[in-house]
Amino acid sequence: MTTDIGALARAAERLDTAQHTVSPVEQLPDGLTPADAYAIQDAVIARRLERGERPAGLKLGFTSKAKMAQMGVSEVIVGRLTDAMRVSDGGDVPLERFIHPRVEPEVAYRIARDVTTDDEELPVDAVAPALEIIDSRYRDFRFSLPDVIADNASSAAFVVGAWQPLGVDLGDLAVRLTADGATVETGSTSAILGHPDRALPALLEIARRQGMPLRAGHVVLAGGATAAAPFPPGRVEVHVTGLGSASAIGRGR
Ligand code: 0L1
Ligand code: MG
Repeated sequence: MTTDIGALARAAERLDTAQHTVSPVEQLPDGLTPADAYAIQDAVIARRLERGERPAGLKLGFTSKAKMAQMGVSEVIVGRLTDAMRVSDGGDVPLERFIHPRVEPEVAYRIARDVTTDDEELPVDAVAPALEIIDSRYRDFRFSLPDVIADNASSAAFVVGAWQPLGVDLGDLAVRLTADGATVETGSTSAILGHPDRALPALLEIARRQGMPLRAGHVVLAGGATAAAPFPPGRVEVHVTGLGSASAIGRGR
């Protein structure tokens, strides 16, 4: 791990400023380890919490083989969600708040109670269709694995549809992403690590290693079921067969 704490703090400040001034930045210097990158992510989130945001959950990234291959990485990563990132189902997404927003159709789980070090599994009590809006703070959406971890796994916003009780087998449900009613992407929940339920132990392992708390009611985004698509103005909707749908309206731009 890099011992230059000042360099990590400066990287966090650069990424945080890029996010709230909506201005892309260059990639971080070479040589950062994943541990360095999570330390930068911690500092980015600490700055957001100091401004009054509250933790709302965690997201898993790079959960599909296609996405790993596309980005040249071979491991899943975790990012933090805050209440400021949450968009209500059917709500507005002001596109001018993002540099180059993309949207992914996802599945969300709800954490049933505060997670403790004794938990061997994540306690979840509901599932829902979800949209994740990602927005790399790096110019042209280009980054290395440490870059994207430091940038909070490109987390920008999320929408959760109506919670459903557990019991539906999420292993292979058809997923469709539409923009103003036209199909943009199709896929299956099986693209998420073979089965979205596999996101839960993967996430617990990283969350525990990195000391990321999970509380009752927090949201876990399991990962994209298709490639990410540019977020256009207008209504974007995810439809998951047997689970329901969730939508948001892109405003501006
Ligand atoms: O949620 C995701 O799978 C995205 C992780 C970060 C990589 C990206 O920005 O595409
Ligand atoms: Mg995602």
